[in-house]
Amino acid sequence: MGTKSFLITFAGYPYTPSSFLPDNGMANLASSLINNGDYSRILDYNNLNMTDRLFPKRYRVKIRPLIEAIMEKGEGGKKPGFGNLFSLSFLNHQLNRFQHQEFRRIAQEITVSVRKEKIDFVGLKLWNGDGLTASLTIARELKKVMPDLPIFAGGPSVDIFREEIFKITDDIDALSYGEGEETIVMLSEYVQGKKKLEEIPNLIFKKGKKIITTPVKRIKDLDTLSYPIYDEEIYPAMKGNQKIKIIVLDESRGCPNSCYFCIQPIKSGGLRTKSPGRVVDEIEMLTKKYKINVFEYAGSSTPGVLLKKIAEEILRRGLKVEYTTFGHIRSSHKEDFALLKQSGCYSIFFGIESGNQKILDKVMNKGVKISRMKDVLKASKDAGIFTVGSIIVPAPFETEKTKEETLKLLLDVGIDAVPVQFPGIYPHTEWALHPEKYNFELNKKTYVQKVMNYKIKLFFPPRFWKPLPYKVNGKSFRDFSRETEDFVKRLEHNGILTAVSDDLALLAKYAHLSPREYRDQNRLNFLTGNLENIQKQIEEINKNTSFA
Ligand code: B12
Repeated sequence: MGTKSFLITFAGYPYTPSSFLPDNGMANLASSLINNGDYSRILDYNNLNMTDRLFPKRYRVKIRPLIEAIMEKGEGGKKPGFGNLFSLSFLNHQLNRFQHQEFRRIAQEITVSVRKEKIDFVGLKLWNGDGLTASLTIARELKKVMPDLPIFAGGPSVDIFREEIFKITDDIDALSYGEGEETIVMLSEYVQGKKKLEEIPNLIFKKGKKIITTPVKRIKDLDTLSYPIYDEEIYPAMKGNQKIKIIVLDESRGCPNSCYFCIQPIKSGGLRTKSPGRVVDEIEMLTKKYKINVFEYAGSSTPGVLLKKIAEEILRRGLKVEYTTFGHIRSSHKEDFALLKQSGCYSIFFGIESGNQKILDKVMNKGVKISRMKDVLKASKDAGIFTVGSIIVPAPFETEKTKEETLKLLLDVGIDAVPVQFPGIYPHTEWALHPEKYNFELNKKTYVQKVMNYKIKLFFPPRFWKPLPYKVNGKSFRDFSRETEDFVKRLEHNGILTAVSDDLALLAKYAHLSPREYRDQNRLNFLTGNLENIQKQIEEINKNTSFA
């Protein structure tokens, strides 16, 4: 007899439609356990019901007219009224309090199920912001009544913040960094008394006051992984329209580059890819078993050659699928985009970062020439692929001239959409290690905790958020985030669509809306907790991405 476990993912109030996509990481972990003879069930709280539960009607009716009034005024060029902003701020505070109470109620419900079903251990996925708070609330409530229940946690916040997490919780027995498929099986053995924590790689745990980190072990051959499981009995949120029926396909992990701002190589290690045959076997399995033929590739640096070979294999097998992916400028070949399009590639996300060569070289370490960037982006567009390029504004050493160059690049290429980010400083990146070289000012000792616990203020633009604890080009958060906002306005003024990512564009297609309409409707839907509209859109998408 193996173990019985719950795998829980809860990212807080779902503020973007992408929260509703099934979680491939959890589906993989469940698969590892089940293939090992254990029982496991995925409790995915990033579902439609949560929109209602975390933003109930009594708040919706009050907040909606305020947001609409503020947005209307904003669009007319007038400043939103102080009265409305004040009321919204008050309601925001109340809603936050309510949500935190609700996290506790959810945690108590989980406690009841864990007891009733005699669960041997719980695995939590840790997201950031409220996702971290909500999951740690679950851990706390569980430990309160079952102090001996082993609780493990992994996921993005563990990869990024590591042992810092133990400064805010004592309720986790071990944190699992890196990939979890092998670790979770060993943790199940630990629970059965067959293994010690010290013998398991990829762990961070406390022994008395000491924090122990076991060595990292990356999965070398991704083809050895078992197929993810989305069966409704194992993954109940897959029933009906609680989730969007698009599957995240785990085709590659890690990244071979070392861009100075990016956490990926640190978080996910060096590049590893599944073989094209295995990827397409997985596509066929998922299509046949779950009747879903739309995918989002998970890799954050999918190499051009892999994209090409998967496309060839999809075409060779005559599969009818559609997908979106990250692309990488240096590893892309102009002549491949037509083939990608033919195989079902709907949209691609490229990291552009800046249109200034010196910033790309010295500040970002992108290792790419602007001329090549232009060629690749144009080729992707010419092939009819919805081409997204993200930028960071203000970059370190940004000037009016460099911003002008970025704008010119985007206009020359005729890019389809541009997500604009202000610079984020992740621990262990080059930017974090040598902030002064990149015109940042930050307190290395305190900023990690501040960033880890950072919560966005959903109803307000960034300049109203709690200031992030660093300066960029001598500017405080309020000023540099305003610079980001101003550049967004400038792009929009020049006819460039902002705040649309590759996956949002794909969702828009299946919702039968233009990317702009989908973005605008969703902004309002999620800000006002418009359950009816969110539900209608999920139903529409699912009608079109899945078949009986
Ligand atoms: C694909 C993707 C998604 C997919 C799939 C989610 C997923 N699998 O994590 C979808 C579309 C659902 C998604 C949604 C969101 N995402 Co996302 N996403 C990614 C992306 C590009 C790849 C993730 C991935 O598939 N990795 C491979 C899989 C196998 O790994 P994994 O899911 O993390 O799980 C493994 C390990 O973490 C570990 N593990 C996880 N949990 C546990 C628990 C235990 C007990 C153990 C032992 C191990 C373990 O084992 C798993 C198997 O190896 C990453 C960037 C990146 N390249 O990492 C961002 C990323 C994870 N997303 C991010 C964010 C912020 C979001 C959103 C909030 C939306 C947004 N963009 O603002 C939502 C929120 C999620 C939600 N469900 O509500 C952030 C997370 C930051 C943070 N600290 O939380 C990242 C890092 C991007 C970034 N901004 O840097 N995302």
